[in-house]
Amino acid sequence: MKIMLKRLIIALIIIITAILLFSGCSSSREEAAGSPDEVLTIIWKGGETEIKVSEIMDLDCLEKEISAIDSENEDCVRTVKGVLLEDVLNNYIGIGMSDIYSIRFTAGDGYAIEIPPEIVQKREIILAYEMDGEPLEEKSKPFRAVIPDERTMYWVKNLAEIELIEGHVINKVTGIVFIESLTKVLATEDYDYYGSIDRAIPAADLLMEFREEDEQDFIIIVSSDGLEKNEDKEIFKGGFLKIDGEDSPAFLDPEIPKGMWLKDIFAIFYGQTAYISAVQSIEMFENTPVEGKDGVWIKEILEKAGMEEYSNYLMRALDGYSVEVSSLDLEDGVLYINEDGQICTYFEEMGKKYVIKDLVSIENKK
Ligand SMILES: Nc1nc2c(c(=O)[nH]1)N[C@H]1C(S)=C(S)[C@@H](COP(=O)(O)O)O[C@H]1N2
Ligand SMILES: [Mo]
Repeated sequence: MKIMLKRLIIALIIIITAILLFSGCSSSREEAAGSPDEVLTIIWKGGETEIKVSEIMDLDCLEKEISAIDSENEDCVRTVKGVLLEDVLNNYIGIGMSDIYSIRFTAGDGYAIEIPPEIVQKREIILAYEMDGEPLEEKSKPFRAVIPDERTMYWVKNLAEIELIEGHVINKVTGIVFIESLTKVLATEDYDYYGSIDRAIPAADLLMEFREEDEQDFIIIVSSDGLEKNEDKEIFKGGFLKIDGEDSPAFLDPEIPKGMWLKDIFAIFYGQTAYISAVQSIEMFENTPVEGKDGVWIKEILEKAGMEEYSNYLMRALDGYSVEVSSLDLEDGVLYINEDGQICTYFEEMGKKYVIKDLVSIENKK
């Protein structure tokens, strides 16, 4: 009898160990799952598909150690358990990763970010329900999008919606507008930025939509450190552009998660226009001295803004003054900010008419 009991206990131990060992992904499924009816929405070609979170969790699971780049730009290692987005798309939408261009993840807390095409094509995208051996925190459930070797700003918690984007029409830039000059004539308001009272404009006031040939539903923001981000046009228009003080120009909105704010903006692209910061240009490009100030070559700004080469350009000042300059002459043009904070041009050996104060735009001269 005693021996039988012992055998039974041993058998039980073996069975329990086996369950623990081989159940793999399902062990944490119950804990990971939120409410049973919770759904994830996928948008593709205008159609919405709602998929039960519990069904997604029944797909093949994967568990692996991965590295990431955190918000301080440091490498870190995490273990994740979840399902591949690719499997979800295969099973429920009938498409593969190569059928899509980019992806916009939206969270239940309002955080949203577009994953650029280079990342979508190159990386695995995991819908994780467990990290570092623990189910996600309540506020991150049901899934956190995880993209190995990329910044954690792409790792969207509390995932609610996945919009699959087929492509973006990127317009040719035919003109640049200087943010610091344009915003001088726009109505500003006080903006409390971590205790400093700075000036901001409603971001919607920046976009000169009349200049555009086509409507576009997104804008592209490039920071001076090279970070490039697409943002939904309506989200952008609902926020503010802080134009002075620390980190300016900066896109902010107290009503959206801070992770969506952007500082040190070099350029905002909308349609055929690039809105450029002269202040950030001077930070970014090699300086050449003008009138005792740090200047930068205008040509370099135009190149970085992706402006086409034209035979002639029209430079305009805030007061309406304008002057035409050839592509060749533009090579000698320098931009700087004078004592009064005005954006000015200087063309060596080209006479007074090329000296512009409060330069606001440079366009192709048709
Ligand atoms: N739902 C949601 N996901 C989010 C954010 C957020 O505000 N909400 N912030 C993002 C940003 S900007 C960063 S840097 C990381 C922070 O991840 P951590 O909390 O694991 O450090 O989460 C990303 N995912
Ligand atoms: Mo972040």
